[in-house]
Amino acid sequence: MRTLWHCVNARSFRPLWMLEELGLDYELKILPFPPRAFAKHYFEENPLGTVPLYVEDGVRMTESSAICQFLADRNPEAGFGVAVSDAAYGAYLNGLHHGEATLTFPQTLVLRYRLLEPDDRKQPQVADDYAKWFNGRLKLINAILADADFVAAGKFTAADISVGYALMLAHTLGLDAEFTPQVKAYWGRLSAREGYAKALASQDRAAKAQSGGPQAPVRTP
Ligand SMILES: N[C@@H](CCC(=O)N[C@@H](CS)C(=O)NCC(=O)O)C(=O)O
Repeated sequence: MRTLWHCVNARSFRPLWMLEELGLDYELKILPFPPRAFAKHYFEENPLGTVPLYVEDGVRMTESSAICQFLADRNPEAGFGVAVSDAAYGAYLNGLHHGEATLTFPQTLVLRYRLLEPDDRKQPQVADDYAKWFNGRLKLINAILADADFVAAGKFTAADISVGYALMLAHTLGLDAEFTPQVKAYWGRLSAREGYAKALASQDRAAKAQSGGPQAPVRTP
């Protein structure tokens, strides 16, 4: 049995998207955002209080990109991973980590200091600086897309889900205005995938069934 703990549109969307791309069965447990404030019972499952938490046969994982890598490797027939022996393995791993560590982290500061904090704790300068930081860090993806359709190995992989979620978040935060035509076209390719649409539908269904609708304060993590 596979269980994914998820907040609507949060980073846990990465493993949800991967599960749908792979066509696997899973149970989706929706939490209000942030769980640490609105679902204190969740600390018993995950002491960090963060999403995702992915549980499969005694395996418990809390890093969204690592879960995508795990699912791709455990289901190799789908071809969403890249073998260690493949020349593209380094580019693949780099993309997988880049999506979270470099492209998502700065956006969380924009989210927090532009939208989530109460007015007297908002920090427009911090938010503006990290919005610029994020756009600057898109240079690597731009360079890759100059002569490729995907991040690595000439095919859709878990690395595209990692980077794709960062672009999805940027879209939600309104940071996509400065996307280059290559990045816009890449996001168009990713968001047109059936697996992406199924993941969106799955979270909507589960949110309605479990809580009467999305409970995020904004439509973001
Ligand atoms: N590096 C982790 C970050 C996990 C994380 O911070 N998740 C956010 C949601 S996007 C969260 O749960 N925030 C709630 C909180 O910090 O209390 C990952 O990629 O999964």
